[in-house]
Amino acid sequence: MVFDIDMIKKVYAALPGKVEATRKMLGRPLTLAEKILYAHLYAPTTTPYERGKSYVEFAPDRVAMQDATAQMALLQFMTCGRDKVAVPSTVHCDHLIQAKVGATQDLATAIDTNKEVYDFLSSISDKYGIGFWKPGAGIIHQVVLENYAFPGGMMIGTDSHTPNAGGLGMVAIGVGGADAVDVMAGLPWELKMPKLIGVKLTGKMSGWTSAKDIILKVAGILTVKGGTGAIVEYFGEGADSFSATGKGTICNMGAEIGATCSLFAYDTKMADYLKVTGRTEVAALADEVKEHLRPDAEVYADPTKYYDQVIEINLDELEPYVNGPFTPDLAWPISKFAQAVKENNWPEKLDVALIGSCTNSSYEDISRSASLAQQAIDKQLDMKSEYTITPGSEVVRYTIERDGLLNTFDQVGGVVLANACGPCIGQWARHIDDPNRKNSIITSFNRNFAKRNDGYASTHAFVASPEIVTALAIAGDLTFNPLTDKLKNKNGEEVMLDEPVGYELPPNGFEAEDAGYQAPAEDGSGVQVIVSPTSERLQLLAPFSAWEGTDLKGLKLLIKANGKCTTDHISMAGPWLKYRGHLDNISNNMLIGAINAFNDKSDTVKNSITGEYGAVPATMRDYKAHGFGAVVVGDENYGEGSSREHAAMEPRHLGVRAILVKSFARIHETNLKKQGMLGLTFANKEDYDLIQEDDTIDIDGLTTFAPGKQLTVVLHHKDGSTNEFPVNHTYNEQQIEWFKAGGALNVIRAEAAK
Ligand code: MIC
Ligand code: SF4
Repeated sequence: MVFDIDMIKKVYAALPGKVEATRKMLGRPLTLAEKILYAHLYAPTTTPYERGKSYVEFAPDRVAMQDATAQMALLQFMTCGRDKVAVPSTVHCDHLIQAKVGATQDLATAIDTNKEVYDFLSSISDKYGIGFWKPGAGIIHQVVLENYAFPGGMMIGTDSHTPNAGGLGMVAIGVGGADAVDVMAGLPWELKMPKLIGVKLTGKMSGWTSAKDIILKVAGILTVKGGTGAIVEYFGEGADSFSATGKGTICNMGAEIGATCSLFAYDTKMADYLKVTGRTEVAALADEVKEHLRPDAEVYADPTKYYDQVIEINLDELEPYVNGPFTPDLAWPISKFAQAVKENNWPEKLDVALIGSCTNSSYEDISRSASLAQQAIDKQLDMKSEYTITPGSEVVRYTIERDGLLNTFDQVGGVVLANACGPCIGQWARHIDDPNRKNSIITSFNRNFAKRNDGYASTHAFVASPEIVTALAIAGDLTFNPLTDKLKNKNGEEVMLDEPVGYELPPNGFEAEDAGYQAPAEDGSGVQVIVSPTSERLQLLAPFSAWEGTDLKGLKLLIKANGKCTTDHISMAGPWLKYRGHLDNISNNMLIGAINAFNDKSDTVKNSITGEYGAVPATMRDYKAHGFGAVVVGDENYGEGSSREHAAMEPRHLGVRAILVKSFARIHETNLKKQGMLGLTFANKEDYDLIQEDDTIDIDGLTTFAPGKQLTVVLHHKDGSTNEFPVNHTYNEQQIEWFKAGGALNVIRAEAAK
C-alpha cells in the first residue's frame, strides 16, 4: 500500500464536524467545493471568506511533483532547514523521457541521459521522506489517480494538470514549486478563495461522444481565461452517469480554461474505481461520510443561488468535438469541423494521430480506441496516418498488454510510446520530411499551443477524444466525420465505422509486475544529496537579493509581447527540459517564443544600449551587466498554461523587475509573487498602446506599497515626452513582505533562522 490510510482516516473523522460548522457559519446549504475548502483551513475561522476576494490559508493533505518541476521545488526545499516533509509527498519521473523509437528503447535512453537528475531526485526523496516513482512508472496525474487521490481530500501539485484528481472528488490544485515548499515545510498555503462555476450535466452520453467532449465544449464556452480564479463543480444526473476516469479527463483539462481546479461529487463510479485500484478500504471510509462528499441537496435544486455562474449541458445532445489549432478553446463540433478545416485552409491530410497521455489513457479510453482499431482490421481498412499510444502508467500499460489491446494497436501499425509525457511536451523526436511544411496532427492530449508537441511552428495541432483521434487516424483526413461519412477499404468497398465500444474498468482488474515505486528511507538523515558544482543540469540556488527600498527608476523595456504569451512562450519545454534544475542555463530560453509587438518577430528585441536587435536572453544579460533592471510588457492571460516557476524565476534571475500585462493566469501570477517579482496589470488596458520601443520606465509608489493601492508607471519616451498611468496589483500584506525580502523563500529562511 503506497497511500497513507491514517491520513485519510483523520480527514474523514474530522469532516462531518467541519462541514456542520461551516454550514452554520455560512447559514446556508453548501456546495462540495465549499465543504472541502473549509475542511482544509490551516486555522479555523469564525467569519466566512469572500469568494474572489479574501486570501485564505489552507492545509492540503498531500503534495505531488513531477521531475521537470520537482528539481526546482526541491532545490528550494533544501534551503529551508527542514528534516522531513510535513505531509505525504511524491515525485514522479515522467517529463524527461523523449519519445523517439518506442517504449523500451526510449526509456533506456532516458535513464541513461537523465541519470544525474534521476539520482538527485531519488536521493533527495529518500532523504526528506518523499515517495519516488521511477521513470517508466507513469505520468504524475495518472499515478496520483490510481494511488493517492481520494474524495474530499485536498492536494497541491507542481503541475497545472494536478486537478485531474478531481475525477475522484479531490480538490487538487496546480502550483509552482515555491508553493509546494510551503506545504512540505508545514506552513500554510495561501490561495484567494475561489469563485464557483457550476456545470449542470443532464442526460447521458452515447455512441461516439465521450467525457473529453464535455470539456472541449466547456472550453469553447468559457475560453482559456473563463475559469480563472474559479473552481468548476460538475453536478446533475449526467455527472453521475459516467466513469471516474472520464471525470478525471474533464478535471484535467479544466487547466485549459484557467480554472483553479474542477470537481465531481463522490458517487458509485468513484467507489468502483477506488476498489479496482486496490483501495476498497478508502471506498468504505468514503461511504461512511458520503453525504459530506456531495453538495447539499438544496444546491441541486437551485444552483444559481450557490454558484457564481451556471452552465448547463445536455449530454443526450452532445456531439464529439475537435478543438484547435494553436489554442484549446477553439471548439468545433464534429459536424462543423470539416467545413472549418476547408475554410481556414488547415492541412486536410492528417500526418500523425496520438492517443493517451495524462488526459486520456484510462482503460475505457484505450479499450474504446482499440475497438476502432479492431474495426479497421475487420473491415479491411488501413490506418492512413501515423498512430501512437502513450499509456498513462505502467499499471495501465501492463493491463492493456495482458488484455490484448496493445496487440490490436500493433496490428494496425500503432507505436506504443513510454509511459511518460513524451510528445505532449515537445519530448518528441518526430520524423518529418520538411519541418516547414504546413501539416496537421491530432492528439487526445490537452494543450495544442504552437510548437508544443514537436517544436515546429508549421504544425497545426488539434485535440479530441481518443476515439475521434483513432477514427481520424484510420481516415488519415481531418475532414472525415465518422458519424456520417464512409471510407473506401482495400477492396474498394465503402464502409462505415461503427460506434466505439469498450469497458469502463478492466473486467479482470488492473495488474503490473512492477508499478515503479520506491519508498523513502525511514530515517533519511544519513542520505547524501549530491549536486556537482560543474553540473550543466543542476545548480544550487543562491537567494535573490532584497528590494533596495526605493522606487524603481530608469528600467529598460525588455520586450512588449503581443498576443498569446503562454509559459511555453516564456520558458519553452522540449529541448529545454533538461535544464530545469539549473537556473542560469535554463534562463537562456527566457521569452524566446514571445512575439515582439514592434516587429512581430520572436526572440528579436532592440537592445537600447547598443541600438542593435538581438535575442531576448542575451539582451537582458547585457542590461544586467550594465546595471539596468527591465520591464516585460504583455497582453491578456499572460503566463497561461504550465505551472513551471522557471517562467518567473528566469526573469527574476536575469534582472527583470516587473511584468506589466493586461491580465495574468493564476499560477503564473503567484509564481511571480513568490519569487519577489512585481506582477502588475494595466488599470486601463489601452495604456498598453502607450508603450514604445525605446522607452525607459519608472515604477513609483513602492515606498508606500500596500494592498489595494495602485502603483504608478512613468514612461520616458525617446523624444523626451512622458506618459504616466496607474497600474493595479493583487499583493496582500504577506506578498508585499515577499517582494521586500526578495522572495518568499527568503522570508521562510529568515523565520527558520530565528
Ligand atoms: C505541461 O503540460 O505544460 C507541463 C509540462 O506538464 C507543465 C509542467 C512543466 O512545465 O513542467 C504544467 O502543465 O504545469
Ligand atoms: Fe505530461 Fe502533457 Fe500531462 Fe503535462 S499535460 S503532465 S506534459 S502528459
